[in-house]
Amino acid sequence: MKDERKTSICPSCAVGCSLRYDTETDQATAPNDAVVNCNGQLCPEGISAFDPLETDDRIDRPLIKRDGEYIPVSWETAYDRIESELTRIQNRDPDALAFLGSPHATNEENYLFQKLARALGTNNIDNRARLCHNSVEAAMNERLGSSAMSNSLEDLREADAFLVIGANPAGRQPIAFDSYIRPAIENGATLIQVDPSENRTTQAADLSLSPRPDTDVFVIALLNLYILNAELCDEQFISERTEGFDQFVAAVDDIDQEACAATAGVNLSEVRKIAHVFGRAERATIITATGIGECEYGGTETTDALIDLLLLTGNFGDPGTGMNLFRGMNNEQGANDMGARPHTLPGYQDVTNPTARARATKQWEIEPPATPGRSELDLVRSFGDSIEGAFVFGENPAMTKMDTQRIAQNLDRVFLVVQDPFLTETAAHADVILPASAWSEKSGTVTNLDRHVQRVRQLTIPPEETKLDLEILCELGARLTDSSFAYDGPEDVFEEMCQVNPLYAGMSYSGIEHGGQRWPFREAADEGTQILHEERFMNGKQRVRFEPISIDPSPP
Ligand SMILES: Nc1nc2c(c(=O)[nH]1)N[C@H]1C(S)=C(S)[C@@H](COP(=O)(O)OP(=O)(O)OC[C@H]3O[C@@H](n4cnc5c(=O)[nH]c(N)nc54)[C@H](O)[C@@H]3O)O[C@H]1N2
Ligand SMILES: Nc1nc2c(c(=O)[nH]1)N[C@H]1C(S)=C(S)[C@@H](COP(=O)(O)OP(=O)(O)OC[C@H]3O[C@@H](n4cnc5c(=O)[nH]c(N)nc54)[C@H](O)[C@@H]3O)O[C@H]1N2
Ligand code: SF4
Ligand SMILES: [Mo]
Repeated sequence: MKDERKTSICPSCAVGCSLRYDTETDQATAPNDAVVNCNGQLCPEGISAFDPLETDDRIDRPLIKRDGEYIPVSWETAYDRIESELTRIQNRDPDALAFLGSPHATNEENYLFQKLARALGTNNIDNRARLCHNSVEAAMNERLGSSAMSNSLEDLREADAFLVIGANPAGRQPIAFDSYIRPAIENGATLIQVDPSENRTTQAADLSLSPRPDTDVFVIALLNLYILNAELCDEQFISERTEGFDQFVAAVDDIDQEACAATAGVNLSEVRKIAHVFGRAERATIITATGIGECEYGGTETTDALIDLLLLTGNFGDPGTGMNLFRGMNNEQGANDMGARPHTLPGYQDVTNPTARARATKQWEIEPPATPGRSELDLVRSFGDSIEGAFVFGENPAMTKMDTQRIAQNLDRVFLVVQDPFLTETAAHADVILPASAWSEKSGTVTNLDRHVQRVRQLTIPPEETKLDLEILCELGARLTDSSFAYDGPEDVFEEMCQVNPLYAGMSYSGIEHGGQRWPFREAADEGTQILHEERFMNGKQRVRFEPISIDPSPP
């Protein structure tokens, strides 16, 4: 039974298209009042969003491992086991616990999950989403104060030039591409693609460059050099919004052009042409994704060089500009916004920040720990050593990490709770498996890749013995912590979250009943802020320092 009257949000990617069930096709379709997919379309992934629910792989009751076998138990028994084991570990050392949150779950669920971890006394909470874009996020956070898309999708229509590097938006975020980027190209904007391989976006590109993988930093250094040489930089922006220009110029002047080109395997005249197109564009923007970001170990040089390219050409804070990281999973942005991260409370407030801590303490009646926790990768690697208990909520590290064999072994070395609708490779290592809800069974909110918060509504009935994620987290919070986890549904959780998270302050379910609201929310702006870094960067500073590059283009 699917409710065809209500609208929800597609669970398949971070674009956040609205959908509803269509009785005629027995599939999903776009509702008339869709906001992001205002073209009235869904991509094939969206149309088939209900299909995964039709499998027999659904876990339909709690399971406990005994003598290597999984036996079905009551919820009460499952909760008792979790309570006794996690409390035992917590009493010894809260930092021996690890919490892996979910970019697939709602904002309300992620908020409660991090509250659970922190009320138990640890900041060892992270989410898989950070790994997809690890190095891009790190550099954007460090220099700009935010890794969120600096401009909204709608606003990207204003761009005159797009530099798409390490991303395939036409294939991976197709509705965003077709609704906002393609129209700009049809209107005369230029799409430049830098990617070692061809993908669907290549078909729409005016200029393409195929460097060897992991050599982008040399290409961007050359772009910066040619922009400087052709005097295409934005002097006013550089003087008003940046620092360290002279050292930057000296470093760029020093690069060995031939060696950079040889290492990257590119032709200098093609790079020069791209530099001139990007530099001459009135409004130019960068779109990136996992191609330069999904590096669990790598440095931030490539992203730093891209930020410098935008600073040099004055492309921050205006329509059609900015550094736009296209995120992957449906609530990747929201999981991060909610503080499912080891070093930030909801709203990217540092766990050490006294004002932020006081704000959280007021709502939680318990003080969050002040020492930053450890990253997901670090935690997973420490399973069985310093980490004795882990709670995996809606992710599948046994399958989706780089070093899957070692991670699978480590999962057996901790007391492991897995909360997932399906019997995943990770669940196969769990001590307790909690049968959770799927996207269409719940209500709440999600935040898409351009910071747009929208309502998720229940469209289907969950299987009988399963429970909603929110309900499970509330029960565990009440049993395990001294903080209050008594909520009258997701709206109640959202209201509390808005008190703790300044970026969401002022938002409400009634405000997003139709359409949505974008953070940082300003009531005066009605729907929130379209463009970040306008007067000041998100770290509160007026200026960003150039990062003088030090690269060694050793021959390949
Ligand atoms: N249909 C569908 N859509 C999805 C998903 C899905 O599973 N199915 N998954 C979602 C998720 S979770 C994510 S994270 C996103 C991923 O979104 P994208 O990151 O846009 O997806 P990819 O197709 O992997 O594109 C990455 C591109 O980076 C290029 N690349 C690799 N190495 C380098 C390099 O060193 N330099 C440069 N310049 N480029 C490089 C690759 O050739 C590839 O074209 O997609 C989301 N959308
Ligand atoms: N082999 C392989 N590895 C990969 C990738 C790949 O394509 N192949 N892609 C990479 C990328 S870009 C990403 S983003 C990651 C994804 O990595 P993961 O997030 O670990 O994997 P997923 O399979 O997307 O989803 C994890 C689990 O979330 C559960 N889930 C979904 N919705 C809900 C919900 O509402 N509640 C609960 N409790 N659980 C839910 C799903 O059932 C699934 O078991 O993998 C990365 N690694
Ligand atoms: S673009 Fe993404 S959100 Fe939109 S329908 Fe496709 S998978 Fe769903
Ligand atoms: Mo991803």
